[in-house]
Amino acid sequence: MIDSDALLADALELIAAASDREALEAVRIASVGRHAPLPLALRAVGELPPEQRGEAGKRLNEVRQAVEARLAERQAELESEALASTLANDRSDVTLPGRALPHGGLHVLTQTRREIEQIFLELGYAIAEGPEVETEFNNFTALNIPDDHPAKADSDTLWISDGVLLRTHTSPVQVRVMQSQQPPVAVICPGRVYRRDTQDATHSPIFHQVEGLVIDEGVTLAHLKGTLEHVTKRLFGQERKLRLRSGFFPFTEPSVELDVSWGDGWMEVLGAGMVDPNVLEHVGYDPEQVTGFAFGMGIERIAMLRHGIPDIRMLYDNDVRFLAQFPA
Ligand code: 2NL
Repeated sequence: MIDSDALLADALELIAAASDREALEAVRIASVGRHAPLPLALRAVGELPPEQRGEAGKRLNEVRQAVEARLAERQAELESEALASTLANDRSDVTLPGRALPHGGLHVLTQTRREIEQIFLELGYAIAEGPEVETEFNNFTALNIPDDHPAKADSDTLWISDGVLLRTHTSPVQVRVMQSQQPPVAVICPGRVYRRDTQDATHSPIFHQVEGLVIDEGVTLAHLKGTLEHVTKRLFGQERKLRLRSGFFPFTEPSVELDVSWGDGWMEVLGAGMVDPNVLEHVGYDPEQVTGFAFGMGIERIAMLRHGIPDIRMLYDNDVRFLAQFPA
């Protein structure tokens, strides 16, 4: 005799005790799986005396349907409990403020170069660029720098081959401009330049310059002085005082050094002068027809003065703690 009531009671008890979906699956296997008592009993019905088979089979099928219905119900209950728990514990608060990602910016040298460029663009200058590998003619000869000049010596210049070098200033760009167009000329030439220097707090073998050049009929030292006064006050503040001292460059005559007031003293910020007639002749201009002024400044030096940066190497280390002090 098969006790179908006991099979039903056992299965319902196990289902009620299953507290999660994994446990319920184990109960399913233990109660209606291939080797569970109920299917085994159903398969054993065929061995009962014929008069008992109908009643026993009907009863066992009812039990199996009842167990499967209860399993499905319990499964639905457990799934909705699991969903409710996820909603309660894992919810996202979409009203929280967002978190900003850290972001980069323009390097302080780039900022400084762009500010210098902007000042000259407002004055009507064009920006010219040229190659960093230059000829000895464009870098030295055209600029009236004699063969025995100390700047040409192996100790100052990085030579690529005979007559070819890494430019030591951006003046060769201005030489190219003059060779390719007639006056009037008003250009600035920003760019990277190379010197065979040992690094220290104020020297780097690679640094950046902005040079400028104006050529026309009747250009005088007064135009140079007015231009430098305007540019320097834009860069360092309208309250600054300027001082022009006489200086020397092979490519300008007369040559001047420009100082800007700095507390009780003075800081040298750039060099300039009237373009030497020999330079004008080298590029095919007639020094009887046109005159011009030129100037050159180191971008690193301007940035260091403006921001109180004590060592040029800080500009190349790319330490984020330094860079972040110049948000752009
Ligand atoms: C300095 C001084 C200077 C120039 C650069 C120049 C260019 C041509 C002709 C004449 Cl094509 N002059 N450039 C003139 C005077 C000074 O630079 O201390 N630079 C860092």
